Amino acid sequence: SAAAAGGPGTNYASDDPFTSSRTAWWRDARFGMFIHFGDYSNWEGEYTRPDGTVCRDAEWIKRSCTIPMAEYEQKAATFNPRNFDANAVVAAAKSAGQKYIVITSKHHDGYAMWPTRQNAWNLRDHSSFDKNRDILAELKKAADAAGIKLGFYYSIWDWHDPDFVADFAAYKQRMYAQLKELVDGYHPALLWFDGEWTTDNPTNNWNSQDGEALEAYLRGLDRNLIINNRVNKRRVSDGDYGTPEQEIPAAPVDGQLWESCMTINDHWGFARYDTNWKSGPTLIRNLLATSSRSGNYLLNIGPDGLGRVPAGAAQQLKLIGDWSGTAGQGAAVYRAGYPGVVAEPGWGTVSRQGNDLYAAVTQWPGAGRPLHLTATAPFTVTSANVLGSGQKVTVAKAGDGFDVTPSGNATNAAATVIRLRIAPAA
Ligand code: JFZ
Repeated sequence: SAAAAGGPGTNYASDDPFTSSRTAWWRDARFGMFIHFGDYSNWEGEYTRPDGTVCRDAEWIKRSCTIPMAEYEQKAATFNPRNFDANAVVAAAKSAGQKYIVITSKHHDGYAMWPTRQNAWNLRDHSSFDKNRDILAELKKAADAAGIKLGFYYSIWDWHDPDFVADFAAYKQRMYAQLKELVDGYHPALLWFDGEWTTDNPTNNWNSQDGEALEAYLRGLDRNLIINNRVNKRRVSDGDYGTPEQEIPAAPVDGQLWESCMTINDHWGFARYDTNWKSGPTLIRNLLATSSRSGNYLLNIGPDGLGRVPAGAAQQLKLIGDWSGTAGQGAAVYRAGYPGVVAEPGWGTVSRQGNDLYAAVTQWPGAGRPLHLTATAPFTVTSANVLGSGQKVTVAKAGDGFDVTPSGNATNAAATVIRLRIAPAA
């Protein structure tokens, strides 16, 4: 049976996600693309009620705007994301320097974005889309070709399947079957669960036995899977990593790998009136803050009803990749983490790779003005240089640490990176 692989208390990963080769790609990656895309995208963020008033929301529109299920289903029947172009999506991720993609295979509304055999509430059987296309397969192929890992978001909570409330055991059986279809059919590198937190029906509350059994089942299907903590109760021990949402923790999280997911505008799913794109510099700084605290940044985009990546989102994504692809500045992000030997300064962030510290300066002090680093462990600095600049940088012991003084201008307005080669004290 599904749960036979382990009982409560089993260490399902059977290896330490902090050091396992299984999670190595994810720990190095630091930056991924989240994609919220479903039949809800077809509403484009707006529902006009029978009385003519307008209600706005994105992937939650069914619930927020209390759209009757029959009407919601009718709209899904018109869903035709004919312009979805997996190669364009992967190219956008690549342009940003994103190393993995996590796309909604099924959000809370229960609509499957692949031709599931468990019900007809899916993109092949309930849409106006080309019956020969399978966007998850297309994305898998494009991602593989580009060396980008693909993962699936899957909502445990389901608004469409009546058994979520009426017969939870029957619902769970279909859920297991859907997940088996996904794992066996598309070989995702990662599963990103959500909706375990619902109190939609208290008697059906997702409990820790449910979470442990599901995690064991999935690891039995593919031992290399990376699974987020929302598979269970989000304890430090659940899944492989924690999932702070719309915020970047102020420091590394004790005993837990983590990934901060964030919208690039103000919605997860597409909303045609939402053009509040976070700027390139803001996103670059968020990415630096994340890596300097040993986390990953999962930045979301919401394709429109036709499946197109919004141009405004693509523009900001490219600015991030342009920055990280210049003068080796990406070394401050990829494979980099918490420095351990210095406190986070007020003028930027500091990340570390081996014996290289990457001081990413967001407030450039000006030529001849020092940047102070407070040391939290003894070390010496053997060399310092500004990436992308030949300027001289002096480093002098000062007070509780070092003064690092550049002699010239910043090389980048968002973040200029100073590399400090260090020798930890013996
Ligand atoms: C969930 C979804 O409801 C939402 O649509 C989106 O997919 C997002 C990534 O995840 O939203 C949440 C989940 C958890 C919390 C808040 C919103 N939480 O723990 O505070």
